[in-house]
Amino acid sequence: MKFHIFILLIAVLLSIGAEARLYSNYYARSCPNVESIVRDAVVNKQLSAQTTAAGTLRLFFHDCFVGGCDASVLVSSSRFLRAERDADINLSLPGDSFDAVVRAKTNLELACPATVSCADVLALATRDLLTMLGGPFYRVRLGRRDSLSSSVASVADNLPLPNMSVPQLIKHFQDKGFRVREMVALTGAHTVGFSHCKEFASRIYNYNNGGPTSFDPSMNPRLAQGLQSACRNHDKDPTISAFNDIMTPSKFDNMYFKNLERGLGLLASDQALMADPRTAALVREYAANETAFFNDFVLAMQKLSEYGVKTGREGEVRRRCDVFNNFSL
Ligand code: HEM
Ligand SMILES: *[C@@H]1O[C@H](CO)[C@@H](O)[C@H](O)[C@H]1NC(C)=O
Ligand SMILES: *[C@@H]1O[C@H](CO)[C@@H](O)[C@H](O)[C@H]1NC(C)=O
Ligand SMILES: CC(=O)N[C@H]1CO[C@H](CO)[C@@H](O)[C@@H]1O
Repeated sequence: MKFHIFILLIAVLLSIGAEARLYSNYYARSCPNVESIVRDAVVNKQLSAQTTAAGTLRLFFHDCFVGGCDASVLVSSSRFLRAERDADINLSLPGDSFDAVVRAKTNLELACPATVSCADVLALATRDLLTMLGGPFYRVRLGRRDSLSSSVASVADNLPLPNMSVPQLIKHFQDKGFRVREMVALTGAHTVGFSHCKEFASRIYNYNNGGPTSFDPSMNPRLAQGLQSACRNHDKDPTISAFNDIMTPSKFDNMYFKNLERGLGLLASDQALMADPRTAALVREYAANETAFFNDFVLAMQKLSEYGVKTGREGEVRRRCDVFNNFSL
């Protein structure tokens, strides 16, 4: 009996080991300068286009949550395929982030052709850009393969929406193996970047059918009035947007959590974290202690970075990040 349990344990351990074959030194022989090549390319991109970093972080989150971190989000639609990046929710995934990855990949193809996957490039680029904004450094293990498919249909069910309640958000993350603490830490990513007015319009106009200027009472009134004014033409111009963190919009810090304590969250899903005791306790902890936030964020990002990764024959190393290798026009 004991022997059988022992065998079972070995089998379980082996299958876990076989699933995540990522290593820090995966390209040590085949592309030893991979990390500095990616860093140089994305640092230059960020210096010339400052929205790159936040955009890339969001792109990476979407890539990972929709079928694993496999660069499926980078594939372009064609006559034959409506790819992930054309989902409605992807409307705003910015071109500068795609461009950052393409630049890094182009330099890698010159230094070590057909070796480094686009999924690894995106994981490294995200880490490097985060640190440029003041975020914590962390190690990224490598060896991801790029997906062999990308589908617009797979996006809707996999991404959390700003109108989800906290129990719905918790379930969404839990279904993918992320605990409440990890979810709240990851959501701290909204300390950078911006959101388009349509994503929070229902909080600032005609809230609960209370009249054109009625707004969500959990939002600070001065913020609500400022947003009502800033977004007044968003129906005509859907590109109008607001900073996720109005206090320090382009610094990766714990200001997002301090904002939530004062009703300064932008999305309904942000401010809702204060309304549930399970998440509010974590918001307060991170607002009071940036070290605690950074420590938890690093662990959660490393876990996100390895979510659903493909190795070996489950994928390929794409030569161009936007096209499958076997795709011919
Ligand atoms: C809790 C669930 C989440 C919801 C409902 C959510 C929703 C959104 C929405 C609606 C936007 C605005 C998009 C736009 O208008 O362009 C946004 C932006 C953003 N999200 Fe999230 N998000 C969530 C979690 C996350 C996580 C876990 C990360 C990363 C680890 C992340 C990173 C970002 C970033 C960096 C931006 C700014 C993008 C930019 O400036 O281009 N989000 N999010
Ligand atoms: C959120 O809004 C979308 C439309 O954008 C709607 O289809 C969905 O049912 C809403 N979800 C919740 C939880 O209210
Ligand atoms: C902040 O969090 C860190 C990491 O969890 C912990 O070691 C430290 O004691 C905390 N600081 C305070 C003032 O609570
Ligand atoms: C449904 C929808 O709005 N899709 C848009 C997604 O984003 C691309 C641009 O990357 C648009 O061309 C699509 O119309």
